[in-house]
Amino acid sequence: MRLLTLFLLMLATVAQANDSWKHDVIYFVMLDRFADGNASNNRGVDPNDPLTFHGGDLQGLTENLDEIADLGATAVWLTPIVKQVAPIAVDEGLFHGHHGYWADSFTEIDPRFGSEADLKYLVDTAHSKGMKVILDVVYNHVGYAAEWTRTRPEWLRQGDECGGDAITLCLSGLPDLRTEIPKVRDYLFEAHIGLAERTGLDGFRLDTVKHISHEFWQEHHRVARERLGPDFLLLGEVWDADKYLAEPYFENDELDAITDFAFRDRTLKFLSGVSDAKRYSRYFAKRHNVADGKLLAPFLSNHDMPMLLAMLRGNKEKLKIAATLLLTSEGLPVLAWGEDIGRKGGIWPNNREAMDWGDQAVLPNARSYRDNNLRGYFQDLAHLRRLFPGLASNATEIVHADGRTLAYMRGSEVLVLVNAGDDDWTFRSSELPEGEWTSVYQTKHSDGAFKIPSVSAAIFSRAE
Ligand SMILES: [Ca+2]
Ligand SMILES: [Ca+2]
Repeated sequence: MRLLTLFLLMLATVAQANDSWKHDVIYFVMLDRFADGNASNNRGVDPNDPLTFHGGDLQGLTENLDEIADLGATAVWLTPIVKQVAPIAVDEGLFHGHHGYWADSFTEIDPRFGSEADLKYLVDTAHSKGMKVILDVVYNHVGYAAEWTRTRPEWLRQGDECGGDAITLCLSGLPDLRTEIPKVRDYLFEAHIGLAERTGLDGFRLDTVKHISHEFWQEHHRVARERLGPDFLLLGEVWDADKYLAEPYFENDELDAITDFAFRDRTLKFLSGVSDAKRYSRYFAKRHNVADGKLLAPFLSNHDMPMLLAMLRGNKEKLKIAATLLLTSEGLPVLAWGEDIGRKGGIWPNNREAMDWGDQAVLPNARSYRDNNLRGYFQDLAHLRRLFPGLASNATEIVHADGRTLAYMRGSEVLVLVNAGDDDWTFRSSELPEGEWTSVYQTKHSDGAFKIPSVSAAIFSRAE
C-alpha cells in the first residue's frame, strides 16, 4: 500500500527525568475556582464577581480529586498558593489575587487557600490515588505593593528601575524580582524548592519563564534535580511557545516540558477554517520533534485566554474534534478545569469562571454549564490514551490530508480520522497499511470504507 504522506519519526529515546511523565494527562485547576472544602477560610467571597475570591481551596481540591481521576487525568496542576497582596483598583472594580500570581510573601500560604499541612495532605491523597501534583510557582515578580516593596526594595525593580527588555521589564507593572542577585535567587529557591521537598510535590509549573535569564533557569534545574530528584517535572510557561521557541530551554536543560501555545493556535485555525487539513497535518506530524526526553505540553485553553469553546462559538462538536487531536498527540496534554464539561467563558475575566458541579454544593456558581455527555467524550479519549501507548508515542504518520479531512496513524496501532467539514466523508481503507482495523470509537466501517459524518472524529485500532 502506498501512503499519501509519510512522516515516521522514531526518535531514539534516552532514559530521562520525564520518561516518567510522557503518559500523563494534566488537569489544570485555578484553585479558587474549583471546589470550596472549607467555608471558614472564605473572606470577601462573591460568586457573582469575577475579580474576587470564590472560595476554592486545597481542602476542596483534595476532597474532589475523584472528579479529575474519573476523567482520566493523572496529574493536577494548581495555581500558586502563596500569600497574596491586597486587591488593586481596576476599571471593573477591586481585583483580588484570587489567581495566586500576586505574591506578598513566598514563605506563607494564603489562608484562603489553606495551609502547608493541607498541601501535604493533597499530595498524599493524590499519590494514594496514583495521581501527581504540580504546583504553579512564580520566580519573576511579586504582587503590586507587596511587603518587599517597603522592606526589601533592593531585591526589586520598580518604577524608573524597570527595564525595557524581557528580563528586566516590570510585567503588567508588577515589581520585578532581581533574580540576577545570588541572594535573591537562593531565597526564592529555598522558598519554592523547600516547600516541594517538605510536601512531596511532583513538579512545578513555572510562570513567566521568558522574563528570567537562561542562567537562572539552568541553576534552578540543577538545584531542583539535586534536591527533588530526577522525576520532578519542571514545566515552563514560555508564552507563545512552539517547538522552536522551546529549543534553548531544552538544549540547555533548563526545563523538562513547555506549554505548547502553538497547538491551540494551529488547532483553532484548522477547526475554524483558517487553515486546511494539509497545512495542519504538516504542523501536526512534526510538532513533537523536540530534544530527546523533553516534552511539549499541548492544551486547548488556559486561564489567560478565552476558552477554546468560546472561540469555536460554542460548537461542541468542534470541541470534540479538538479534544481528539489533543488526546491523540504526543506530549503532556493539559485540560483546563471545566473544559470537559463545556466551560466556555470568553475574554477576561469571564474566562476564569468557577467549576460547575451541577447539583452538588461544592462551590457556589453564578453560571450553569455542566454537560456530562461532553465529559464522557473526554473521558473516553483519556481512557484510549491509556489503552494505546502509541497515542503518546513520537510516531505520527499522516495517511490522508485534504480539504477539511485528515487521517493519521499514531504508533503502528491506532488510526484517527477527522472530518472538520460540513459534508460526510467516506475514507477508503485502501489508503491504509494492511491489517484488520477495528472501530474503537465513534463509528463503524464496512467493506473497506470508513464513514465519518460531518464535524466528527473517529478512532480505529489495528490487530497485528
Ligand atoms: Ca474556602
Ligand atoms: Ca524579570
